Amino acid sequence: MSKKSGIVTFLVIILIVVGVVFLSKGDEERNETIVPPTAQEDTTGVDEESRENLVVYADDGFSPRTMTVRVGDVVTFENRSQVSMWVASALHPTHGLYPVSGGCIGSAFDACEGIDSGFSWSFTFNEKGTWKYHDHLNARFTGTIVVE
Ligand SMILES: [Cu+2]
Repeated sequence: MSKKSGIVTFLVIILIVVGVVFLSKGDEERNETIVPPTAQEDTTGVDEESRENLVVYADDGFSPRTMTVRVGDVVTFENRSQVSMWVASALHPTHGLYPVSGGCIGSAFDACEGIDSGFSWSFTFNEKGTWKYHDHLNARFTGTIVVE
């Protein structure tokens, strides 16, 4: 009798030990699978953010004079001068260098109106190339956008 109860007690202890080992392993696996996906979501969110490309127009013209961007980037021209600015593709006055039609004179790369002091105008560059531009209201001020 005492031998049988000893075997039963031994089996119960083994079952408890095996059960505890299985439960703790399950917890570890759950923790491992939860952490990595949230870390991956964070990095893809950063990669998809669009870049800000700012050209400032002041009383001495555009700055930076030359800016390099990627295809599909938006460039914002901000007027911090005392007068209106009219950003437009070279060549003045026909504005036909940029190879996409539209706009109002010779290409889509054209603000088509004077942008008042304190305001800005943005254009999306979908064509690779070196695109010269100027202030149509004061054509001696020029700049270049290089699209790679
Ligand atoms: Cu012009």
